[in-house]
Amino acid sequence: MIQQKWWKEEVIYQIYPRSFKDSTGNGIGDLRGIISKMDYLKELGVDIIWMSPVYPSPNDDNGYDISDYRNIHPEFGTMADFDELLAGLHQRGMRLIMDLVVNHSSDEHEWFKKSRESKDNPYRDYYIWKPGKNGGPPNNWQSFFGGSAWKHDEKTDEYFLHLFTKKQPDLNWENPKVRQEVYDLIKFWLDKGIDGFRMDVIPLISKRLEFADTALPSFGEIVEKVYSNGPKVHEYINEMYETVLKHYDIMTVGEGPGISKDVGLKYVGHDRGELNMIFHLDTMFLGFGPGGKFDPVPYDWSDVKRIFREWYEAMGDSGWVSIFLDNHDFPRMVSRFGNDDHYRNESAKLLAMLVLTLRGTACIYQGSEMGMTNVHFDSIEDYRDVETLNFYKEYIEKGVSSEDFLKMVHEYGRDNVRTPIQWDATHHGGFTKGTPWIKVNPNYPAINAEEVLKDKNSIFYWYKNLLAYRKKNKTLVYGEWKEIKQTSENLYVYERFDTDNHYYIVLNHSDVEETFELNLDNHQLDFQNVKNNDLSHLKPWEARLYKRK
Ligand code: TEU
Repeated sequence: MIQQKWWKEEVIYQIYPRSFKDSTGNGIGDLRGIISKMDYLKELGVDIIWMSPVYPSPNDDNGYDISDYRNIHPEFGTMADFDELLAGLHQRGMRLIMDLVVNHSSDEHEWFKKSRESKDNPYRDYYIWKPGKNGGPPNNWQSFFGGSAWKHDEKTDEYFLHLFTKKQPDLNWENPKVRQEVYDLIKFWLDKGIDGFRMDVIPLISKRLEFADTALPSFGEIVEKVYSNGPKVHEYINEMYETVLKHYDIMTVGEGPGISKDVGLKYVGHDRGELNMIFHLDTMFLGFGPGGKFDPVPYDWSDVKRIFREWYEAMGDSGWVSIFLDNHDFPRMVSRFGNDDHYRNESAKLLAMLVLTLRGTACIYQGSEMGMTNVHFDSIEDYRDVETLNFYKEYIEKGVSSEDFLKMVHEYGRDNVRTPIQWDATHHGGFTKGTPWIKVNPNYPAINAEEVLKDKNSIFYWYKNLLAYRKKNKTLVYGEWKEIKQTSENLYVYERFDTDNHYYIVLNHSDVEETFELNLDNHQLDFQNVKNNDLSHLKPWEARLYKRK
């Protein structure tokens, strides 16, 4: 029997604060900017705000490199601003979850400054230090962001591990003092009243201590079999749960690079005492070739539909996932999975219906409600993401042209989803009165919140109406799911049902008109994203939701 929980019924909205709304004119989004938009979020009808990191950070990786876990970065505001935001969300019946980034810290954290001082410093074992081998790094592990995953430190003539940037040294979870520090900082934020955490790369915290070279041929396999799912990962997460998490009515979602459907239940089975749900990355990693995202391989909607089915079957009634098709690391879903040119409105609505009607906690990324798209900057100078910039250097050195590399950035780069939110058609899209830290997408005069708020047929109101409908139709949360095969590969048709209600969701994820096979007797059409009186045919990107009368 599936357990009923608030964090299964409510919908997450992810805010990337740096790009959400700037209140000071310094070109960087901030907490008071979010405070100014709480009524907008309430109007949309989302429930749980997931805020990407706002802690002090040198911003080597835009805040995912934390130098003080118990404070607010001055560029985002003050702790008083944070308290006002949290209270304001709670007053509006919304919740706030924070980003917990504890696989690594910043190299400017006090712990690391002490750790690198000497081999016998009490903080040395807060991080992972190894002597070199044959005049080089301890092994051949590569960073997610290019180059070796080890950096040599002259002072003690040893290497430290950093699976991400050189300024993000991995914490040593083997050390019980590190684990206790983490549990204490979790308690600090939970005692302030937040409603849970999104846990950054949590499956990476347990390292395979042989630190052996890997001969695995692909990025995806290395992530899954070398970096993730280490020997003590469940011991550590369970200890975190027993020590601190279980004492609060909160939600936890683990970001799961490397968590495959075969091990998913170990992290989120409701009797496991670990996490409530996962953001698995199987769909997001589609197209990543052996060399990762900038070594692309073909994929299509059949892969997307396969992954949704496989995870539904793997979770059964005892596990739970979040349903999402983009976030701050992956391209805008309307550009990647929809058609952001001729069918931007229709395909944005179709994707919204998909995210809101599959079984799982829906997660909406900021700007999706106005159909924001990927961005095409023509110069690398306009890009900010460390991952893009690192690989740009690497590829240019390998002889790849700037133009060819930028084509891949246009498709897969993380800055696609980090351009400022487009609030209106004024300068910089109303995001800032200053100069934005990254350019606003030039399409902001046509695509912005003001535009969608004045059009009752807009993407915004489609989300709003679907969110309200979902609240009143809990079968769309807890009901069973079953795909209904169609002749055309361009269709995604499935049913949601329980003993009381039955729904069909019919999606034409293509640029062509399609027919479908379905017995709609006794079903009423509750949602349709395009004007189409010929109900026997689906227009391009047409999405429908039927409910049994
Ligand atoms: O992302 C981890 C992760 O798997 C992604 O970095 C992904 O592999 C990569 O972006 C593909 O392009 C988390 C955070 O979401 C990300 O923003 C951070 O950069 C990273 O961890 C390090 O903290």
